Amino acid sequence: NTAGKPIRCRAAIARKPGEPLVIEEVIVAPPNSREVRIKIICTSLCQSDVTFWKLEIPPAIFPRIFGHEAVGVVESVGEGVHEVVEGDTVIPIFLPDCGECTDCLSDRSNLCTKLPFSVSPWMDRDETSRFTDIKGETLYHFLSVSSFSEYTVVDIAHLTKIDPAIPPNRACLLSCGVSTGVGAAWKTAKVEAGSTVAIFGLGAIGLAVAEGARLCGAKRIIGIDVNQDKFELGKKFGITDFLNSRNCGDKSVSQIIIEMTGGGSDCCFECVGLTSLVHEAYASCRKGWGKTVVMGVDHPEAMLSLSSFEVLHSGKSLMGSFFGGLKPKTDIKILEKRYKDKELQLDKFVTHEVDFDDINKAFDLHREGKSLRCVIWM
Ligand code: CXF
Ligand code: ZN
Repeated sequence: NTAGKPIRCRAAIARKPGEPLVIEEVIVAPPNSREVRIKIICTSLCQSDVTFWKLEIPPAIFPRIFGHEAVGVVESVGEGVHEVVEGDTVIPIFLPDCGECTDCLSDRSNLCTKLPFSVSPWMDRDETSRFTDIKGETLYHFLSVSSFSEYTVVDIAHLTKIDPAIPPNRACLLSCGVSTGVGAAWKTAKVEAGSTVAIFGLGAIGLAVAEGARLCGAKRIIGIDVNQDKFELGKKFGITDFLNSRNCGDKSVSQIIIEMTGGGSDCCFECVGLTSLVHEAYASCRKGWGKTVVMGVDHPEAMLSLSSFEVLHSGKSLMGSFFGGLKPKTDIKILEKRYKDKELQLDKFVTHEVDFDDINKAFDLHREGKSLRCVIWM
């Protein structure tokens, strides 16, 4: 029985920005109050891991254990944890859900006030780390999860129980990217049956938005990308129409979408992280009721610029969607059920699977643009 004792196990450590991860022995301290130590079963690589692994300027901090999309089993619980017990299967979620603050108690928000989201290198409640290397040096956490380790400690506000019968290489997808995209269509935009949707950028998030729009009964799902190969791929995710933004001649993407749809798309999603594309998406949605959802992040200084007359006169909405507007403790269970009912399709997102020892292959595949989700088995 390991409860209450430090655990020595293997973790993939990022020692320097952009350099291959190194698998080393680490010491994982027991969970403090309201924390849970979990044994990771599998994890998958998400764009945000890569973004922060490459980052050389603050808030970059090293050595760090990345990884935040995962599924695991509870090894032991800290004081005051009544929600899960040893042996439960759980998925960690970077977004906290304390269950007590005004926002967590409201079904209109997923932005916890008690443990506000930040890209902190520490545990949420006491700003310390549970990881050290064998020399005793502190290793930093990432997004309150740090799943590139055989064991990790996660605050109970970041854990959701899941049915252990769901294959782990599917369950882990519900932890971040796929849920984010599906949620943006379902919870943020509330895509209506029969409607038209335009998705700017067909990476994993854009394709997950397509999956969500398909589940909502969208009639037309227009994918926009610079890579023509994304059309064939997109068809598997319900993309009905494709627009290559490099082949628009002297027209803008929005002009073409307005022509294609007879006045604009009901909902537009920006899934790249370019302000220029947010402008194009906003221009592509229908006056009167169109919604544009911002999902990508541009560099921190990048500003949007919209004419106040247009905003006033168009009646369009511009919305942000963090974790797809999903409430971790309630909505993930609904997605889980839709997967079990064979409505939500997760299989098609898993393009690669590797052993933990080959974790750097997941980064290579991501760089080569070859993978949607690469599952890493511990
Ligand atoms: C991200 C969203 C942008 C900030 C870091 C976390 N979510 C998950 O990958
Ligand atoms: Zn993520």
